[in-house]
Amino acid sequence: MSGFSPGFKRFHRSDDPRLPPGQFVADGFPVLSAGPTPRIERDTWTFTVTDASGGERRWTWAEYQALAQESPTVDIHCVTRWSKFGTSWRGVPVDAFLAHVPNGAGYAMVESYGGYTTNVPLDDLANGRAWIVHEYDGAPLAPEHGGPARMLIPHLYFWKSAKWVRGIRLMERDEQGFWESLGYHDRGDPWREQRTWGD
Ligand SMILES: Nc1nc2c(c(=O)[nH]1)N[C@H]1C(S)=C(S)[C@@H](COP(=O)(O)O)O[C@H]1N2
Ligand SMILES: [Mo]
Repeated sequence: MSGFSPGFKRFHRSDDPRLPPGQFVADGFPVLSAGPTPRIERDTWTFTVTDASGGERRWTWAEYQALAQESPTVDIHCVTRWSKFGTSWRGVPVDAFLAHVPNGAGYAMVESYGGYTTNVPLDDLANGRAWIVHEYDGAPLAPEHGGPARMLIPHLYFWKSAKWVRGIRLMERDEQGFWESLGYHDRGDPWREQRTWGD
């Protein structure tokens, strides 16, 4: 992917079974952003779920903080071939938001402040496998890593984990997000090496 931010770290080979095919282990925590880092204040941040018929449900920062929090520790895998084991986060499972909207839609567009988008099958956002997170490694999420809050979908390539997340739009039919329209895979399962169209 083009447009890396500075801070890209070295990575090395490993035969660790946690490493998906074609990946390397990163030293440190690389920053990958396709554009500038938007600055969003917590007191103006909102998270909106739009259902397939256009109905909206919105959470303020305070309402989001009041939801039941989890602390997932997970491995993450970037399609540019770095992986990082055992990253620890704190946030709210996406299921907690989806519980308030009518179901039936099969797909979702995850939308960010700054305009980034990425499409994800709804099944991958639900079932306790995705979170809206606001802490990394015990501290508030840094702006360059998506603070105040980002999506975390560790079982898919990390471009699906939209930084500076502002909402989810449910869709009856799949549409492509930013990288997907430029040739990256619709689903992005790192264990199947679903990197680009046709993988
Ligand atoms: N809004 C937004 N989210 C984004 C991106 C981006 O450019 N903009 N890059 C994606 C990519 S390609 C990766 S690998 C991860 C990088 O997250 P990090 O910078 O915290 O390592 O964020 C993903 N989420
Ligand atoms: Mo990435």
